[in-house]
Amino acid sequence: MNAAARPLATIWVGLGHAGCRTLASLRRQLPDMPDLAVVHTRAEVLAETGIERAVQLPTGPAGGTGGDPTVGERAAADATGELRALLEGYSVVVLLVGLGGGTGSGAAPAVARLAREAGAFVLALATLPFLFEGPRRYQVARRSLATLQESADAVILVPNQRLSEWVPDGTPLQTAFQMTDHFVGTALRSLWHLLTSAAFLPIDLSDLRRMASDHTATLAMASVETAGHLRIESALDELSASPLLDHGAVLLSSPAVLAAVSGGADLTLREVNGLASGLRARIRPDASLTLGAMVDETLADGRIAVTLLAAEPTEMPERPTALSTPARATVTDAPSSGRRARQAKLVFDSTHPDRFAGVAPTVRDGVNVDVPTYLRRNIRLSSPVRG
Ligand SMILES: Nc1nc2c(ncn2[C@@H]2O[C@H](COP(=O)(O)OP(=O)(O)OP(=O)(O)O)[C@@H](O)[C@H]2O)c(=O)[nH]1
Ligand SMILES: [Mg+2]
Repeated sequence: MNAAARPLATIWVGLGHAGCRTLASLRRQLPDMPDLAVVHTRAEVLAETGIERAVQLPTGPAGGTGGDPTVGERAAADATGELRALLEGYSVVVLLVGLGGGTGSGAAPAVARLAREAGAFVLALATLPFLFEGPRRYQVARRSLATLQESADAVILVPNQRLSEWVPDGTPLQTAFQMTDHFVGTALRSLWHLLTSAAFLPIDLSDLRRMASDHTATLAMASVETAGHLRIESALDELSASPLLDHGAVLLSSPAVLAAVSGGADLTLREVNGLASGLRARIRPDASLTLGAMVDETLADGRIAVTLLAAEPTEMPERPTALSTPARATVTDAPSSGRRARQAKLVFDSTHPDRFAGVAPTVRDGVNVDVPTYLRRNIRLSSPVRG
C-alpha cells in the first residue's frame, strides 16, 4: 500500500493474543479494510491470524511473557526498529489490545509512543478483563491503561465486564471472548466507516482527540442497529439501556458525547434532529454533543446504525468491584472542577419539555402507535451482542 496514495493512510494493529484474535475476526467480516498488522510474542498466534504483516516480539528461548507486562514492554523495546518500520508512513494508527496479559499490556503503550513519534494519530481500542479473570489481570490492565492513555491520542475502553450481562451463565470462556471480538469488531467497523466516508454531517479524528484530550478520560462506546417506524426512538432506548454505557449512567455523567448515525437513502434530516434532541434529553445539560450522519446504501430494509462515544473519567478503583467502573455522577451533580466540556463542532438546541406539543400522533390502521418510552424500553432486538 502506498501511503501517499490516499489522504488518511491508516493501519490497524492487533497486539497480543486478544488484539490478534479481534483483528483476525474483523478481517473475515470485511474484505475492504485499512492495512492490517499483528504484533505478538508468540509466532503460532501470529500465523493463525492469516495476516501477512506480523512482528514477533523477541522474548528469549522460553517464549511468551508468563503474563508479565514488563517482559512485553522489554520485548517491544527490543523490536523498536521493526516496529518503526511497520508504522512508517501512516498518519493514523489504530491499536487493538486486550489489557490484562503480558504482551499487549506491556507493548501497547510502547507501540503507541513509537507511532506518535512518527507523527501518526493514535487511537487505541482496549478491553479490560472480565471480573472472573481475577485481581492480577485487573491490576495489570489498570497500570497499562494509565500508560496507554499518556501515549495515545484517544483510548476507547471496553470493560469486558459490561458485556457480561449478555453472556449467559455457563458460557465457555472462549465464547465470552468471541462476544468481545464481535462487539469490538462491529463497533470499530461502523465507527471507521463514519470517519472515512463522505457524510452529510461529517465527523473526524480531531473530534475524538478533543473528547479524550486531557488523557484522564477514556471513551465508552456502544453501537446499536434498529429498524422500523420508531427506529430513532428505539436506538435511543437501546443506547440508554446498554450495559456498555452502564445503563445510561455514562450518558448522564459524560462531558462530551459523539453520536454517528447511518442509514439508507431514506434517512431524513428530521430523524437526525430527533436523534440529537433525544440525546440532549439524556445527557448532562452542559455536555458537548457532536453528531455525524451519513447515508450507507448497504443498510437495507430501513435499518439504521448508531454508534455512540462518550468521554468517561478513568478512575479505576484499586480493586476490581462488581461494577468495575467508578460510581457515577447523576445529572444533578455539578461538573467536576475545571473540566468543562469544550464546544463541539455541532451543537444542537436543547430539548424543551413541550417539544412534542405540536406533533400529531402517529396513527396506523386507526391505532395510535406512539408507544410511551417506558413501554418501548422493554423491547429488546434480536442481536445479543450489540451495545
Ligand atoms: N477479545 C478477546 N479478548 C481476549 C481473548 N483472550 C483473552 N482476552 C482478553 O485479553 C486479556 C489479555 O489476554 P491476552 O491477549 O491473551 O494477553 P497477551 O497480551 O497475549 O499477553 P500474554 O499472553 O500474557 O503474553 C485477557 O485478560 C482477556 O480479558 C480473545 O480471544 N478475544
Ligand atoms: Mg496471551
